[in-house]
Amino acid sequence: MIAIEERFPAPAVMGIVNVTPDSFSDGGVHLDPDAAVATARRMVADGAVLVDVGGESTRPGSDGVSVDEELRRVVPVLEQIAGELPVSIDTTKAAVARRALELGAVIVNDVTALRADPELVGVVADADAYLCLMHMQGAPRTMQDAPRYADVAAEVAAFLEERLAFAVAQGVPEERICLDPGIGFGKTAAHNFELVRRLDVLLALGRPILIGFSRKRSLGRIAGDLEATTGSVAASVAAAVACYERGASILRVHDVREHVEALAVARAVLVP
Ligand code: HH2
Repeated sequence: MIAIEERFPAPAVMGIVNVTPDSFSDGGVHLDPDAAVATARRMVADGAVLVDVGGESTRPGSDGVSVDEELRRVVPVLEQIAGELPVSIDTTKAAVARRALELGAVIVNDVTALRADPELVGVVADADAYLCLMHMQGAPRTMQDAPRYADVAAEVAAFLEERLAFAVAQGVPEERICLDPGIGFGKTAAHNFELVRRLDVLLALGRPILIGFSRKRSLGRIAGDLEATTGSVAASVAAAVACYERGASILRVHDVREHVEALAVARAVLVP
């Protein structure tokens, strides 16, 4: 299987399809499988090279859902699109990943970086799937209470380096893995922006970087609304372009067409 950076060359846009009632910016919009399928197809038509399907919200303050509930949400969607479109499954659970991969998903996106379910790494290795390992400080219920770092870029890099070594030792080839700083997962707005500014520290790990800044609250707060729980499309696009300029490869976004257009322009400027 080809390396993840060859399969999804930068700047690659990953469209987000949350099949949840409670996601922070699009909760409830895609709970109906037909609506989720239509959105996924539109995202690919608009230029997304991946659609990230998730059945569990990880927004700040959220509780988890059971395996059965998560399967009930995502399977009807995956049955329709996973053989047809390039699908990423956003899950922390081995049983959900296994079913998604059987149905044709190509990437497992685990926001716990293989810490939640000891069986998940084996599922990824056995299926020859791609893998995204994300950094999170704490757990969604409490992660935004008081995030603290001595050096956020160095600590996130050390964590991702350790999780990368773990995944490789457990049989997932390094060239199938990408890394994600986990914007908003146990981080203040200042931490999030510093991570992008110092993305070279993460790039030194030698793996492609995926970033999901889309609509996150730091964007609304930097734009002046101190109580914001989301950011605008324009703010999201600016963040994605800045991430790409600093070296990120895959941008995880809600508003695909706007990001594809902006990133095409950024690429034309950056790449002769
Ligand atoms: N962010 C969210 C969920 N999954 N996966 C990766 N790799 N990186 C991210 O930054 C990331 C992620 C949260 O955003 P969203 O899916 O829009 O909301 P919710 O978790 O509330 O469903």
